[in-house]
Amino acid sequence: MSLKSRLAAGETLCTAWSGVPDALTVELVAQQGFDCVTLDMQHGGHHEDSVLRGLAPVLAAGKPSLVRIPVGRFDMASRALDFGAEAVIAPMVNSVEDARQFAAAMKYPPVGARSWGPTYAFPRHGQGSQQDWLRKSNERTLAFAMIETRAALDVLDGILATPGIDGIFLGPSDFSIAWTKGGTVDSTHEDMMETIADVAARAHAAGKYAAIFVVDPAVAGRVVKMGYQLLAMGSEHALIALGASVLLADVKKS
Ligand code: 3PY
Ligand code: MG
Repeated sequence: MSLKSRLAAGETLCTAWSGVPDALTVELVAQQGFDCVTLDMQHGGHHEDSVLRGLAPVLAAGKPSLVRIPVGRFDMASRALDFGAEAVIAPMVNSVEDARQFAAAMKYPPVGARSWGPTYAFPRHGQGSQQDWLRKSNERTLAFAMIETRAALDVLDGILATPGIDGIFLGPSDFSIAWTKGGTVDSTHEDMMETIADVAARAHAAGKYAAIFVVDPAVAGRVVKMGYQLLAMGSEHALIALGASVLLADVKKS
């Protein structure tokens, strides 16, 4: 089932977050219990070649794949889709114009201006005719605009109303820096939680999906109750650190 149909059915999904630009590592991450896998080109090490190669093991694991592009690199959104990603996350979408440019790269006309050429995506997903692909792509692929600054919050309704934007993705670390005017980075900063809940409520009211990065798994239940349906977590760094600490604690206990 596609990411879109699972979200539309009301499921809550957890995506792994890969930053190691290596298809064998992505393969291992994709084999864990996550519902889908995100390859991160913004702060993670992924680049065009590692995304092209790294999407193959995610598809082989039968899971949807997402790509976070670098700031303002909307051209990479089209490429990620052409490589076979189902969704793209654009960081720091701070204006309606950013949202419009992102949507233009994500959607074929008449919604956007995406250029034809799903060179890898079409055979990798391998269904139907080219006409089908053209007809269904705009519906099937998801554009998530990251909300992580005060500027974004100020124009949230405009971003949500932009045709071709399917959802928002809240970046709580950057959001906390913005919220405290550079005072702290704290993804669970209590003062901003009501606003984070309001962002999800406004996304739902506009008929859009709400996604969020979860640094601290203890807040997962709380953000799900707010209406966040796609939760990102589990970078290789976090998974290795957690696995090592659990393993060593067990060894020391024995
Ligand atoms: C943030 O919390 O700022 C993010 O971008 C999450 O990846
Ligand atoms: Mg961020």
